[in-house]
Amino acid sequence: MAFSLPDLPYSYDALAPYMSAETLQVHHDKHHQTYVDNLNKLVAGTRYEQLPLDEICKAAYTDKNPALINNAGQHWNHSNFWTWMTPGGGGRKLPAELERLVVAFGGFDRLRTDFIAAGLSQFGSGWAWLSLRGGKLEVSRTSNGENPLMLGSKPLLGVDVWEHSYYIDYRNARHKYLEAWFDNLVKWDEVAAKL
Ligand code: MN3
Repeated sequence: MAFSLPDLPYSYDALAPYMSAETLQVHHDKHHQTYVDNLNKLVAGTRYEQLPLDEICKAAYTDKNPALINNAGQHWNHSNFWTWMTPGGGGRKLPAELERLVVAFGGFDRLRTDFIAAGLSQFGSGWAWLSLRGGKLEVSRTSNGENPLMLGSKPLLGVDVWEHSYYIDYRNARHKYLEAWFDNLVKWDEVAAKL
């Protein structure tokens, strides 16, 4: 079965002023659609075709298939990225199970600092992540379309630091985008639901 572009779980203007309708229209309708189209072409008639998306991501990485890593990865990453944001998101109130893990990690401020630093220090295109590895939280970054599934951990939250995710709204100020995103858009219930 071919993959398809998921609808956004909110209207295009729902995340303003932190992420504009123009950004969401280009990012979702154009960039994400292109990854879906490329992925469908790459898997057509191959052994990957019958696998769920998570398994394609892992197999692409094991098989060192760069085109599939990036396009399967980007379909997975963006499909989740839309659900990790919500109007009126952010804040420090976390679901209990997640709160316990954050305390063990070193607290909310440590998490915020490390997550934003991961996004800032990713040179060029990529993602910053919060994942679960061995029962503990882990902050990391990946290049291009790679994600923590490929590296053996369970992604709980990711932020897109490709320029197409922030250039319209923040120009080159990636740090402003990351701070605004973390403080105002993160849907912590969805992060906890990934545990
Ligand atoms: Mn993107």
